[in-house]
Amino acid sequence: MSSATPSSDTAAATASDTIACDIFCAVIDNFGDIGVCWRLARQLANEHGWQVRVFVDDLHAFQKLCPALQLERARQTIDGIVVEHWHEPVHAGDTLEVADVVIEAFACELPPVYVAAMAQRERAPVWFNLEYLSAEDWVADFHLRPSPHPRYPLTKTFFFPGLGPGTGGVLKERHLDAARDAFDASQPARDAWWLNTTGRAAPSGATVISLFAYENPAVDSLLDQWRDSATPIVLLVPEGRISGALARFFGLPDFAAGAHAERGSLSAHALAFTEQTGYDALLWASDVNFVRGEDSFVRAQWAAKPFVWQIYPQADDAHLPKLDAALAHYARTLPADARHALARFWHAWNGAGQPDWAAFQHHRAALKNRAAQWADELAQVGDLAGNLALFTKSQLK
Ligand code: TRH
Repeated sequence: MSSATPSSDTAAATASDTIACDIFCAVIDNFGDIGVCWRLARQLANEHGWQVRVFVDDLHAFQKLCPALQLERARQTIDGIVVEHWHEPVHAGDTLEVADVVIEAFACELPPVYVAAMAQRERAPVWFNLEYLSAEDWVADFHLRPSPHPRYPLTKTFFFPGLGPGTGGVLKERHLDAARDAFDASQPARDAWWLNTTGRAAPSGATVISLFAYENPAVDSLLDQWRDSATPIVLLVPEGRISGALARFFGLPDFAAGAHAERGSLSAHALAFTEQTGYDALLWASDVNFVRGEDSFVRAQWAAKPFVWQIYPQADDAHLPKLDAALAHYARTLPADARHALARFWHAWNGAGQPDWAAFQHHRAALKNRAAQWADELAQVGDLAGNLALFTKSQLK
């Protein structure tokens, strides 16, 4: 690691081969921005041995998925990663060190003082703008395109996550499949999970559904359908934006963590929001997963279970082509009737029409097969952190 303003500490570090990386994250809303950055930071540190520092402007959002974080601290180290509370736009760390690799997440603007220091650095850092995930075809054309800075001798590279070949891929930890397989293979692990998470034993003979969603007008009809289902449904709902709809459905004042309610065939548990590493087990424990945004959407794909995606809504329905682009990949090899049922359900869950649970259920076996096959296909694109580390190495040679 080297520095624009070398101190004895940084001079010592210069001798080391360890790659230093700064990730800048501005939280727009919810948890996806910091969710992706934190997952990437942990992977770069744990799997690639990088020395990572995360600048984040909203510690409250971060603390929800990383409870070890202390809100009042300007700088702290968690799991070997330095976390700086970033006060936009000028603050860039107590001592202005510039890393070997600088990741600007989702076009958040770097502090001008930091960019100036990047330009002063003896060797220009490898600078990425990490974009939002999109499954659209154009992404492969723009992935890794360089963009020279208008004033400084610096080049920013656009790094595009994606679901197809030629893109940056999506994040996947090396141990993830083994952890999922171990959970699936261990009845005691699953029993312990159910007891810890819901206070009850694992249900038998029920369809288990996890529901992580924004407010959604389609949920009322779906809850009615689940209540009237011929077979039992167990619903697991992390506390959040959809909780109000559950409370209304069950006639409760709220549906906060620990709540449990039943109507007809539907039995629902409200869950506490877990630490990020704990979220995967919820997906593994469920038969069908409702996910949203970006990071949970990716995790559902690695869980290899049928899932329904509520995409993050954008102005002028700009998100709808992205939804269809994801469907085009995910549903590609499904038989036509299952493909259409899935597309109709995803569209209904994103504002177009009413969801038809019976039709979705009817194709569950095909959807399950495809989910497993798709997880293998997606893995061929390579893991985002690995792809980013590989490109970095080629630049640092
Ligand atoms: O929270 P999200 O909706 O995030 C977003 C943001 O709105 C962001 O601004 C937008 O740009 C992006 O979506 C597309 O959904 P996401 O991306 O799934 O992030 C949720 C994170 O929370 C994810 O890392 C998983 C984690 N999580 C937990 O750690 N514990 C939990 O109990 C749950 C339910 C989720």
